[in-house]
Amino acid sequence: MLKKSAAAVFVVAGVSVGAAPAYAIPAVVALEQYAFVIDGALSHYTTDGGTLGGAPAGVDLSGFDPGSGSTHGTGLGDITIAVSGPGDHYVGIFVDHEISEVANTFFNETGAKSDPSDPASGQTWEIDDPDIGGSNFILGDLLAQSLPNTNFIPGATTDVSMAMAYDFVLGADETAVVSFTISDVAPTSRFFLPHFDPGGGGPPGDPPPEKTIYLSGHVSTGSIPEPGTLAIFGAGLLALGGLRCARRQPRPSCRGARRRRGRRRRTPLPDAPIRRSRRESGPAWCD
Ligand SMILES: [Ca+2]
Ligand SMILES: [Ca+2]
Ligand SMILES: [Ca+2]
Repeated sequence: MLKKSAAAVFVVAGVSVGAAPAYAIPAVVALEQYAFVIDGALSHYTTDGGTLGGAPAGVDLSGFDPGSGSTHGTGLGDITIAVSGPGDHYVGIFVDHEISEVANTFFNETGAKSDPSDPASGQTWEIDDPDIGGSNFILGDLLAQSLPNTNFIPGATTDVSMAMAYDFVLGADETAVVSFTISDVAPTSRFFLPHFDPGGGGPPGDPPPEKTIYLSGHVSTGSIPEPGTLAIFGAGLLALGGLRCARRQPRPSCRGARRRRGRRRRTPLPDAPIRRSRRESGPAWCD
């Protein structure tokens, strides 16, 4: 990140020439740091540490742009976290984005809570500056599993960071997928936290436009079928398949399917993979 004093001088210089809002330069969203707290375990990734792109077990970042090493990503996209095991679980994230930092600094931004919506049951959140006298209190609150549903910087223009978490209980046969989305499109049906940059600054005549990103989340739980249940279900399918094959007349239709399958290549061509259509593979109940 830029030093606050140097960047502030740059902004003042941009304003002093009376730059018109031409918006030739797009707003730039960059992820400075992020962290997970999953059942008490903290995993923190930063540009300073050159650890962007990392994630603990169970976290899927394939739909997210975290950056790599010390190179910023946008920090936009979907993060999914899978957890299982009976008992209480706590899954949360911390994100520190900087918007149009080069043009107008990382500390001209504001955070808010979506209004009038409230967090879902078990959902908590916090907004704060991540560097207050060298301390990252918001990350500390996340690690303590005690996000207070508070914006500690209401109306202030500063370095904005956000945290959101879910506290929930799973049964012995349940699993959960916790999803967090950070987008520049406002959610329409969920509680969310907006992070706003007013734009401005930059080269004379080319200020970036205002930009808002939104953090939202969702948790879904499901049951894991027990092995005994799967065995019963599988036996039922086999019995049903046998009954349907016995009723099917004439039986040569099944033999015809076997003949068709006998002519099928066993190894796909390297440059022409064979697509197995339902017709080609024959009725499944004939196996
Ligand atoms: Ca920051
Ligand atoms: Ca900014
Ligand atoms: Ca920030």
